[in-house]
Amino acid sequence: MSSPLNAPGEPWNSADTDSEGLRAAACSVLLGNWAGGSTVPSRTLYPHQWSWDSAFIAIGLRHLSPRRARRELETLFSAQWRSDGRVPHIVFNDSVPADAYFPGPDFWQVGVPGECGLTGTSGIVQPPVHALAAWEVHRTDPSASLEVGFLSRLYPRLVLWHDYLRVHRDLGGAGLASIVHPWESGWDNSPCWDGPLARIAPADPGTYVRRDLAHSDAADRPTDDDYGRYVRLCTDYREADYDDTHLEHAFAVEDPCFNALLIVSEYALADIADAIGAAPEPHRDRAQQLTAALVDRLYDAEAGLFRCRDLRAASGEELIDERSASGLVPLVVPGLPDDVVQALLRTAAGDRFGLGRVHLLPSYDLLSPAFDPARYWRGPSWFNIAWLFHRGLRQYGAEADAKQLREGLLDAAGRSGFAEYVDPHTGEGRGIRSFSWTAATTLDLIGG
Ligand code: 2M8
Repeated sequence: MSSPLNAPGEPWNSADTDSEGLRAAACSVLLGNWAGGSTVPSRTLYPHQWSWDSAFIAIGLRHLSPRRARRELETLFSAQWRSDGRVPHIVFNDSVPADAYFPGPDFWQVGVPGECGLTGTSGIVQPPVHALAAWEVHRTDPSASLEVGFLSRLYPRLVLWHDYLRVHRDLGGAGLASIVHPWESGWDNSPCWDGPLARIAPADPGTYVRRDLAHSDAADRPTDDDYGRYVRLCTDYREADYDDTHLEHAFAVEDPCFNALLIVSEYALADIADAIGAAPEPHRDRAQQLTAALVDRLYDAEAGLFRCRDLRAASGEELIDERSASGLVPLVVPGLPDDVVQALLRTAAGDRFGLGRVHLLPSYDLLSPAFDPARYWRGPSWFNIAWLFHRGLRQYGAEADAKQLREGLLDAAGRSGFAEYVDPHTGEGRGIRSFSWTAATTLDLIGG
């Protein structure tokens, strides 16, 4: 296959966004990042398997090879913890040198079942997009999927995964899942975490070596202090044997994007159950309960978006006073009250997020002093988030906005050489290039 990958900054003719060239370029990124049983987000910066990346990757990969897309998810679930059902945020590949990524397997000290041929995993999780991905992958080629028993093999594992979140992560006691580390949100460096993180003492910088700065500009990455706090939280969790029952997590937050994806995945579990002759109702009931809890606990009508709830605030618990696009992602949840939908659409189109007037959807409030167009998750636009918001826009009939966002995503992906993220004001690519979920969401929006 030819590879018409644009060099970063080289213009892509936006009239060509549906062209075979863009499709071929996206395929070539995914083929180049395929590591044998799964896809790395990036050959340089992220050389292992990441949990929510793999879900987005499978959604794109299904258009290229449904078989590989099934394999992507099955590889991830082969590393699911038998002890409690958690799906780890990284599955380490033993052919990658130990010092290629920090924190690596030696840091986490988690083994995996011997027969799956993987070296180890991390001990934290990422947003549960997997049931949605499994359902979308199945729908691409249902007969082959049924023939190889893809859904019947994955369904019980997906149920255990959601059970882990329900049983071990309902730290607020109201039904929502909590994250216990900023990395669990996927929005690692969001200004939403500045307050909760300020209470954490950074780990001694002499005890570890950052590897991320070898592959990217320090101005795009978290500061050393924040990195030290990430390491401290991981170390405390590891020292407690990753036991959520006995550890009083110093960082505990209910995040709207994480919970919105749990709800969408719970609906997908209902569809999967239906397809394999299991009972869908418990999943639909749970999705509806979670939706009610999401609106009740996290929706801020005055701000017109969802906020994160800090469970360890000085007052006991409180909504974090920051406006992040993670509070707009719940548009992807079916059955939201109409006033909430209208408010989310107004907020997205307003000056704080500028939908339609900036590139994709900025990850953070454009008007806040904390906004940074380059530093990751503090303002840049991300392709997976735009893909989710596009789905939400379509679901609620905002077709014109959806069309514009889709065209913007395809254009930015092609122009930037499938950058990790882009500056919302200029559209300039940031972070690394040939990034897998950028290629995967491109492929999905082209339509395969
Ligand atoms: C980034 O997170 C990792 C830690 O998990 C890192 O910074 O090293 C985030 O963008 C996260 O959302 C993403 O899943 C991961 C791999 O692409 O990179």
